[in-house]
Amino acid sequence: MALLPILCFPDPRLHKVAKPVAAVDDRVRALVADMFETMYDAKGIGLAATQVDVHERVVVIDVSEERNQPLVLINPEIVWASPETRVGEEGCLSVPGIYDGVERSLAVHVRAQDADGNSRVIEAEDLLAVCMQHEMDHLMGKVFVEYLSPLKRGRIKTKLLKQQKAAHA
Ligand code: GNR
Ligand code: NI
Repeated sequence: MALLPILCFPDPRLHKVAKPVAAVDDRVRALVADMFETMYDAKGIGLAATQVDVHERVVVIDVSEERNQPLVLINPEIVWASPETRVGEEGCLSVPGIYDGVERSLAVHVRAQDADGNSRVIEAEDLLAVCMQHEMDHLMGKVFVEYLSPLKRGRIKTKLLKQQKAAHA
């Protein structure tokens, strides 16, 4: 097990498109274990492989208060999204300290493989549905700040670049 470094916006590697996982084997299960360790340590509710510079379609999620309901999504695909949407406050481990509203479907049905390679459809609503959409955006190289205005995004970029330079000094 290992803690993995999390890429921070505006790192260009956050915009790479993840490739499907060909086989759910021990290599993938080790990645999943490291991603859970990294997500729980960072107090996040989800983590996409893209955020740890692995460009494969792997996501881990736990939206439970008790932090005891781990969910593994390998090769996830949204098979249905509710036409009804809601604007909710989002944050991202790759955009630390920034929170803003994003419009998402209220509910989604996601087909994905689990850590054993078994495929199933998960019906999600509310926070879990938001988190799944947020994580699947990461796999497509999309970060939530891209839904904000260019002005806001520019300000966020400047702020985070300053912080990153200060952290290196
Ligand atoms: O920890 C996280 N919280 C969160 C809150 C609202 C909407 C989405 C999220 S996901 C985020 C973790 C993360 O960055 N996953 O990619
Ligand atoms: Ni995120």
